[in-house]
Amino acid sequence: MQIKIAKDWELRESEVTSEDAYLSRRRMIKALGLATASPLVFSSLAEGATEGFPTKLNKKYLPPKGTKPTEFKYVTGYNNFYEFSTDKFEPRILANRGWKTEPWTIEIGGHVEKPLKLDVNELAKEMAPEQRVYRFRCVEAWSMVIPWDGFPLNKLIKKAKPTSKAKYLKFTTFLDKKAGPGFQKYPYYDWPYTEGLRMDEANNELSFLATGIYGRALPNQNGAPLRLVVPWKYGFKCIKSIVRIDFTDKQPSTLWNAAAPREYGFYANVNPEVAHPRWSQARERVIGAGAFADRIPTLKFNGYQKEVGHLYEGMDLKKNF
Ligand SMILES: Nc1nc2c(c(=O)[nH]1)N[C@H]1C(S)=C(S)[C@@H](COP(=O)(O)O)O[C@H]1N2
Ligand SMILES: [Mo]
Repeated sequence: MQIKIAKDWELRESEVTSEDAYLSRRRMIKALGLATASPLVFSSLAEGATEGFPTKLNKKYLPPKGTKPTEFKYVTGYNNFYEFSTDKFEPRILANRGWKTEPWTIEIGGHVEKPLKLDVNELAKEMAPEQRVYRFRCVEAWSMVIPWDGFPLNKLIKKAKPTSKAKYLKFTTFLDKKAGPGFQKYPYYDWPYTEGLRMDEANNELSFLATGIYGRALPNQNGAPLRLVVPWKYGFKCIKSIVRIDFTDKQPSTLWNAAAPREYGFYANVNPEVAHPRWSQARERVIGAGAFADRIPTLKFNGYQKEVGHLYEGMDLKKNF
């Protein structure tokens, strides 16, 4: 008899998401008249994701050479979302127990011509989401390749009209103690979750605001309804379920940088040469590749050196990790 011992990164079969969780949002998208009939290249790979979401694959951002997209069940079943749990499998369950991510408003303030309050569905409609496949590298030395749907952050920055004082962006996640058990379970974190980018990083073509995965609405556990994706940085920069964006003149404090500044830098650019104080960053475990698969080498800037290397010229990447 073969006994299969599930490793922590293997998805338990019982935890595969039911279709139901997605239905209401999908219906809404259809009601908005956004759904298209044309099948998406990276929706056919998603288990159960037969219905298209309103995006078209941007061919400039295909799966990087030698990679293939991580299966939908792993992307949406193995998560970091500490507002719900520090366990990798629990966010999928706990973030779908009545937490409402629709309707959702996002506020934009700080150094802008005029503060804005936007409905996320309206915003997504206006921004005409596209699909891009990016590498994703967590600081914990695991990785995925994810087909995101969404729009470039620089499109929203244009709409926000920052003033010349704006040098950084500060992002803030929702804070609702009733919705997320993590707020009370882990009181030592400086909630709400916050993150930040320098203005030129935010305006880089790669910086992306995701509204979906695999052509489907962003599942709650992945940071519905709107989350940041900065593929050349460690995953913790990719803040989920954003409720505020502020343009600031100073480098903003961020949850992880405040919690452990020696371990989680503000820049947090993926760099195989700079070890985390507690582990090497030279290699990474590919989620979904199997328990016995070799770790693959980690690439500088997660493989996006050409797109973003120039942003850090003259900076000591070992210090500004
Ligand atoms: N609000 C919030 N955003 C967050 C986190 C979190 O705990 N809370 N975890 C971060 C970390 S460490 C990672 S690796 C990614 C995980 O995203 P995923 O679950 O969609 O793969 O989200 C990031 N964004
Ligand atoms: Mo992470």
